[in-house]
Order: sequence, then structure tokens, then C-alpha cells
Amino acid sequence: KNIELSYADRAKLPNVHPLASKLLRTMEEKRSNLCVSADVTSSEELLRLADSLGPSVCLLKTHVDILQDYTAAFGQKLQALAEKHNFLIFEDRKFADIGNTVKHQYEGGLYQISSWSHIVNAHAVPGPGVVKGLSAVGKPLGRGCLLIAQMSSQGSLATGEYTQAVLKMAEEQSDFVIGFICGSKITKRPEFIHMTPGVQLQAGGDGLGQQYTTPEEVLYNRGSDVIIVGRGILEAPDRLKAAELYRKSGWESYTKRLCR
Ligand code: 5FU
Repeated sequence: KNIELSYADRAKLPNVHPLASKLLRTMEEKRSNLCVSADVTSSEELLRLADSLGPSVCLLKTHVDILQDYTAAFGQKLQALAEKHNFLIFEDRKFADIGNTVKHQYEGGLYQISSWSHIVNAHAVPGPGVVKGLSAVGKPLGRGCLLIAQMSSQGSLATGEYTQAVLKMAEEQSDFVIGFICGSKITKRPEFIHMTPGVQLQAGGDGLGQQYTTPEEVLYNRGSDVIIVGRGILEAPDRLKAAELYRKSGWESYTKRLCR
């Protein structure tokens, strides 16, 4: 009666992208659908955070351009921690330019994102060329991309027909697009992974447009796969304890969904 596939089942689907498969397997193994958004401005602190929260997460999200003390060694160090604790890295760069420009932004510049981040994301605003440009760099490296289908912020324009067009764009380039940033499940295709930011244990907002929903609402009612949590964990008195609270809450909501 239950047609809901587990993360482990989805990892084995014939058409699943190898990186999506790896993430789904990791989620199952670690019993974690938690992505921590490591929004700190010191690379030392970010690396310490990755080392301490690493065991609790399936994915660690970065904004490398907010680091005050970035050095070229950062990427390698973060990658080593990703291997040590078995999580993937997601640089939340939100590429949004023509293919040729994003190709350079992804591969080169100061950060050389493609060399250390397993997953990046992009806005669909420029049209399919943005994915083609990123794919030219990322595909040979086995990387994957999420398209931003919806946003958690108040007044977001990424709704309705736009969201549907993003879905179509993803389907047409599923050799590189592994899923979506979204508020709720937007496709039944189990190969795609849905990731949702704007998550805290208590619903609310931050005064700058961010809107928060609970792990249970996101994973159980709205059918997303991964919760992305920043300040809910970063501003807690004990970050590790908070991360474990979110991991357990996320895992419980997912298993409850499977048994529905
Ligand atoms: F695409 C999106 C989105 O729609 N909402 C977001 O909040 C990305 N984010 C990111 O998730 C945002 O840039 C932060 O890095 C993170 C949420 O952090 P918070 O502290 O949990 O609000």
C-alpha cells in the first residue's frame, strides 16, 4: 500500500545520478537528513564546526564568500573532514548568469568551487544555459547541481509557473541536476532530492524576510527530503546538542512518512 520509497531504495534506482545515490546512501547510513548551513565568517570556525557536527549531518552547506580569512587550503581541509565524517559539501553559490560566465565562476576565481564542493545550486532565471555552463565544469568531476525552484523568503517570486519551469529544466538536464531547493515536494520522480531551508524547531521568521517551518512540517507534511538548518543550530548554546536534536527530529519525521 505504501508507495513511498526509502532513501536506500532511491539510492538503487537505475536512473539515479551517482552523486544523488551517494547522498541517499549516506543519509540512510547515518540516519540523517540534516544539512547544516555553516554560515560563519571564520574558516577556522567553519572547519571546527565541520569536525564537531560532521557525524550528525549528511551534508554541510557553505557560503564561501562570507569567509573573512579564506585561503586556498580551505577547500582541501573541508574535503578531508567530509571524508573523515562521511558527509557531502554543498556551496550555496546560487549561480545566476549566462553559461560562459558561470563556468568561470564555478571553476576559477578566488574560490575554485568546483575543486572542493560536491554540490552547487543555480537560479533558473537565465534559462538552461546556466546549467549547461556549470555542467561543462562539474560533470567531468562527478559533481551535481540543485536548481532553486522555490525560496523560503517572504515575497519570493519563485512560485507557480516559474517552479514548474524549473522542474522541466531539471528533467532535461538530469545528468547534472540532482534535485531542488524548495519548500515542498515538487515532483514524484524519486531520483530527484528535495532540500528545504528556512527550518527551525519553532516556526517564525528573522525580521529580514526569512520564514521558518518545523522539520516535521517540511519532511512529513510537505514531502521534502533534506532539512537545511543554520541559525537554529549555530545560535544554540550547545551546537552539537542542537544538531542532534534536529537530526533526530528529521529522522523521526521521515520514518513516520515511510510508515504512513
Ligand atoms: F535558497 C535559499 C532559500 O530559499 N532560503 C535560505 O534560507 C537558501 N537559503 C540559505 O539557507 C540561506 O542563505 C542560509 O545560508 C540558510 C538558512 O539559514 P538560517 O540561519 O537557518 O535561516
